Amino acid sequence: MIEFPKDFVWGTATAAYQVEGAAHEDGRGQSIWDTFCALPGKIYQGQNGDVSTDHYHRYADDVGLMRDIGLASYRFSISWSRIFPSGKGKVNRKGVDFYNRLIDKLLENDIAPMATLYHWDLPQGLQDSGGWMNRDTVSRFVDYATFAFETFGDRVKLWITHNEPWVVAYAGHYAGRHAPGETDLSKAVQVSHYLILSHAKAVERYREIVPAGQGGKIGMALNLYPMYPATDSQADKEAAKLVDEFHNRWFLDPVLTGKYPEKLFGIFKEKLGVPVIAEGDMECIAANRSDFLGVNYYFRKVIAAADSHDILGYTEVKPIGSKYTGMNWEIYPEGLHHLLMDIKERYDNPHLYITENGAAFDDLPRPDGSIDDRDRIVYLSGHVEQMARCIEDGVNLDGYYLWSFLDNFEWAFGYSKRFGIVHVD
Ligand code: IFM
Repeated sequence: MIEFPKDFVWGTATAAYQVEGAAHEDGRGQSIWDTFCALPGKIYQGQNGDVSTDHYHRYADDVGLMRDIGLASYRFSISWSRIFPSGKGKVNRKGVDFYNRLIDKLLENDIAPMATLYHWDLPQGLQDSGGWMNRDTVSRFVDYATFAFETFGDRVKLWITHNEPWVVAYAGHYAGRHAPGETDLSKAVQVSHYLILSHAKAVERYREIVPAGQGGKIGMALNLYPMYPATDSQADKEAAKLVDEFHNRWFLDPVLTGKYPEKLFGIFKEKLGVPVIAEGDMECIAANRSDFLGVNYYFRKVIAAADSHDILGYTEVKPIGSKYTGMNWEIYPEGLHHLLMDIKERYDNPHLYITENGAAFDDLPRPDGSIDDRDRIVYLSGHVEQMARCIEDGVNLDGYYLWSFLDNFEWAFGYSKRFGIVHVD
């Protein structure tokens, strides 16, 4: 039997656009995901988050389910355009009321709220003036964050600024498979700098306005992958190291040490001329180290050198003989130990939460309505075991949020992938 520390936090996670629905109610403004979903061919079967799991209306029942499951914490995201419909200026009170109701309901049930400020749904009004490619969005984000800290900070003690900024930058501005659908690597790199800067400025603001002693903590959630070279060749080892800089260290290094990883920074600067960094940016990033890091772990990456793949020159290899989830992601719990031990050694053992971990499986109900969730149980047990190993090996791991509480809108995959521990009809 594995024992976890008494104060270890067990929770689940969701994000506003993926669960709330009520996309056109109570004054919510349009976000870039509403726009993106309306473009033909972008989302599986043309689906969208207009209704989704209707968390906006059913939040009280949902919290009841969380209580029945025995969760100690719930990680949700705030929809920026529910609070500021055009991204800035006038506040939408009905949007604020929704989050007040949700937070109060959680607390009534002894469930600690963890709030994410940005889980990808930028107000369309800000996108119309350049979105994350426009430096002004950094200031608008800090205004929005300030409002959220002042309004909800008396009850929310765990804050995440950005969820998976790598995905925002690269899936949204280079691969084009996420909103806003851009396909320009230079833009993606510049966006990544603005996301990191906006995180640091929000952390700075949080510490200015939240009285010391209130006990609140703030961090960022990164999608991280332990890297493995496909073979022992020097070329594969170097490729894996560079891809580690690209996926992991590009965010980890500035957020935890105040500097970009040198090799990749040199390549981007030489070949693309980005990121453009204004005077004072790196000082601000260095001065505002997070209280904790959120780690979203799903799978490892196995990397081989290749001539073909853009300026980084690599390809990803799918290990044969491994098991895969419904997303075709390799099931590799040991990678979690590898990843967290690396973070412990490299960054002076920061406090960590697993802010996402989980798997999609086609777990459809049997005729009697029950679900055989064996695949998910095996997946989760494997990762829980690795967490215990990490704690034994001295990692400062404070909690775990399973992705996801409910089956929900899985971005470009629409509703075709089920991550929930609660099945949604
Ligand atoms: O659904 C997403 C979530 O929004 C961000 N992290 C990965 C999850 C599964 O793809």
